[in-house]
Amino acid sequence: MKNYSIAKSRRIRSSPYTSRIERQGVTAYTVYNHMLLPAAFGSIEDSCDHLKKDVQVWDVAAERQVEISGVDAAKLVQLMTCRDLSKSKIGRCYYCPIIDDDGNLVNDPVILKIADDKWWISIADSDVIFFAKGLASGNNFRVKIFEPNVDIIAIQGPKSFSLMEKVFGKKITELKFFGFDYYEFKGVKHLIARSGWSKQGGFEIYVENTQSGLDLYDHFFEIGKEFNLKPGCPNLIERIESGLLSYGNDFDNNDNPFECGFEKYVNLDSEVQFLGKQKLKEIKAAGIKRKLMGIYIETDKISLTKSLKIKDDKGNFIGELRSACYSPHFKKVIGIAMINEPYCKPLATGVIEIEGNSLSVKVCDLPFI
Ligand code: THG
Repeated sequence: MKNYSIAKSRRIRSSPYTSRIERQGVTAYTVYNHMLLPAAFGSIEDSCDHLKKDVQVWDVAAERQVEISGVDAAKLVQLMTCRDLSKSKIGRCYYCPIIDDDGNLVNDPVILKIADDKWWISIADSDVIFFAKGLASGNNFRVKIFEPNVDIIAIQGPKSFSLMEKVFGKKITELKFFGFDYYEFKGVKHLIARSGWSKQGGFEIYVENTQSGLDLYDHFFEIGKEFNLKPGCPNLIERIESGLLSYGNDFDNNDNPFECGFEKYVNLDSEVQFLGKQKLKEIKAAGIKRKLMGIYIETDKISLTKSLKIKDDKGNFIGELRSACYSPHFKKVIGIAMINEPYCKPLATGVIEIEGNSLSVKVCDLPFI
């Protein structure tokens, strides 16, 4: 059957950790922000179990930073997101939808306030840097915008706290969710946040000093045995069960934040100005006609390469499946789907055709767990 690989080149960037994860047995990559992002180390079912029990180190350097600094930095960052950042604090991370003029989504980054005039936008898979540069230029903002040399390693799983304590000391365990601070490893300071793309707990190390990051990576595996540390990566099963959304998969620039369940990050009542604000007010007033929902499918195998149509029992289109996996926990396929009114509510049912078989679909709320 299939026998090919991704042709490597400068355009598909590797990370400082690529040679290490290849020695450690990475078996699949995806491309994210024009960079290799590991997608599997063998069975994703086994990795999901391990992530829920122990601890993993992930090369998530593909979560690139857009650094915005200068006197108008805060103004530009606020212009890009519908989340009110007027009361934001240095040392905190904010999950922020980035919105365009039409009120549609451009990205869903984590934004770090490093200083009043210095921000990192930790982006999902779209070219936010050009959007930022266009806005800065059009508004004559005095800012510097570039992609700094930052490569994140994530430490995820319930034993991440013990592993991190062993390396950085007791005070790292006092870091609050979505807070960040600076911690030393062998004389080098690293920005570390309590965050990460799993719901199993953990940290993200924003490595600027590449050599120290590589030493740290190796150090984790030297001392990690007692925590059953393994290499890992964002896990398709865990993230779908947890309802962690993926830009480009579950939603894209044709969807608005209300359709994607982001209403708690949409602040339309404050004074702050951002792109698409009027549009979002109109969309909210009119009410949405579809919504991202969970679905269960009565089958035990799926591999999506594009969205699949979901129909009602008369064959009318009612939505599309955008991500899916077999969940060992539910013992069936679960997925994230954009479902039309009036089917976008728990217990609604539908039908999906997969490889010639008509399978029944049941709608549920997100997250699954
Ligand atoms: N970490 C960092 N950068 C990232 C990601 C990350 N960039 C790309 C991608 N992931 C962005 N998408 C998300 C999606 C969800 C979350 C973080 C980034 C997330 N959500 C929490 C939740 O849903 O429970 C908390 C959000 C909140 O309420 O503040 O963590 O993973 N650096």
